Amino acid sequence: MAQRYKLFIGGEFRDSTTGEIFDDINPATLENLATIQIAGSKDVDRAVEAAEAGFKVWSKIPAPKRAEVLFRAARILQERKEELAVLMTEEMGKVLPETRGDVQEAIDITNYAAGEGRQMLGETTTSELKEKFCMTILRPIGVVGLITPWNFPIAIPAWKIMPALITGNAIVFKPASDTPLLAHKLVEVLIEAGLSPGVINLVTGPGGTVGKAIVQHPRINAISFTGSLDTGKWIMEECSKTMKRVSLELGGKNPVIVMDDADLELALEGVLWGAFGTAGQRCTATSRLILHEKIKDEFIKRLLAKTKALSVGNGILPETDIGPVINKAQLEKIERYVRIGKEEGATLLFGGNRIDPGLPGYFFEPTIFTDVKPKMRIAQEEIFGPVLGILTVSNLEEAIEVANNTKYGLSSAIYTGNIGNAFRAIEKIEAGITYVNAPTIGAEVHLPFGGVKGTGNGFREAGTEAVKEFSEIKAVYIDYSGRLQKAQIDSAE
Ligand code: UN1
Repeated sequence: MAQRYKLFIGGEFRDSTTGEIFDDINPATLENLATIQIAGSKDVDRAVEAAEAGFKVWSKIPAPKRAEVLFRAARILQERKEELAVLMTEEMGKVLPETRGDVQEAIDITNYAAGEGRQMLGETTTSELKEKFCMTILRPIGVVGLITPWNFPIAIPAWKIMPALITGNAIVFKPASDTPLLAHKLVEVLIEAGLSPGVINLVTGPGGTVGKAIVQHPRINAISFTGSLDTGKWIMEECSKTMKRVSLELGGKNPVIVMDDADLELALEGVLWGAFGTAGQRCTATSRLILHEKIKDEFIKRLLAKTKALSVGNGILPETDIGPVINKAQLEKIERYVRIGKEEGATLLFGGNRIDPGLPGYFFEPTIFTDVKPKMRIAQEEIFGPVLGILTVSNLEEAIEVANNTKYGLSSAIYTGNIGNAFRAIEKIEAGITYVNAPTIGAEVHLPFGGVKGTGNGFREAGTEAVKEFSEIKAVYIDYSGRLQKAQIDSAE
């Protein structure tokens, strides 16, 4: 029988008040990996209370000491890397080298955030008045609600949890219902690393109830969410009612431009990896390929040959290039978009169907559309599957215009041998990330991650921005003149 997992509140594993459960399914084999409890709003209340208590203790611990817990957590993650990667492939389907990468990304951000324990820099600056000292300091926000997606079951939670912890906050964490097991494992690691009770609380269950209770909770001070644009809009609206800080990482419709002066073999490898890695289920996945007309035919010919050679199957097997997609709804959504693409008049060059590698799970062929026009829905809407649309352009200016013709702006890439083209693209592509001669996926944790337009609300995660996402900034004025000095009124001659 599948193991039953409880909620984790106030340092204890607890049964939910609803008594309801859901199954955690392997998307390749449809085997039930675990039974997970569904939290109710009472459980969210308890989690917030526990977090408030945890916050009182944790926020008073000096940041370099908090960092020791994180460094220990990074070491434990490192020791358990293989076990966690295998479990992740079973839980969400992506191939083993990628799940190892996911755990590695969690280790990296954990170490990075721990290092911040001895930084967390504020500023000191001048004053317009004599004998007055001015500086800024960072303060924790309080109780933060973290709501995470299934495509990076440990890396994205770690992107949020570790910076939130190092800055002294306490957490109510709701992972995606497709990947609750890896969330449990991450919490386990933090407990083993010595995190005080109540500092992290795990509540599992649907976004529509548990996520909603977190977002609407009057005593949660901030929300950090990664997921869809529609949910992000709703969260932002809700957060305005309680004046919560909210940081959003939403979708992408990420373009790769391949110019006529590019190294085509390099670009091919990058496009394949960006479009079909993780079965296209990354916010950063390459979903639009913008080809210069001069190399178009040759590039498509080579891309087709390489795509045909990709093997779809169980991500646990070394010969597999593409694992299953996450669930039935996602599979059906991808099928729907293939139908839409055909109806809109794009040409289906390859794929477009479910595939049966001898397992009952949710497998879909790598799929390529050519003759895609910028206005088509398959060029505008996020599909989140192994579907690539090819558009053709006659120069860089047009390529950039096409690249920017979407409501999203997360990742982007250009392949070119011309430094001028590269810099023009860096300057003009509307995105939070631009790669030159590299694919749209593969962001590193010490750089800010996030996007413009519909991709977010101006926040960035990870990197130098991670601390800011989870801190309040306070301006401090220390007047040691011993007299009342009036800014803007007394002159400081
Ligand atoms: C995501 O899909 O939301 O850059 C995150 C990348 C990974 C993170 C992706 N490091 O593709």
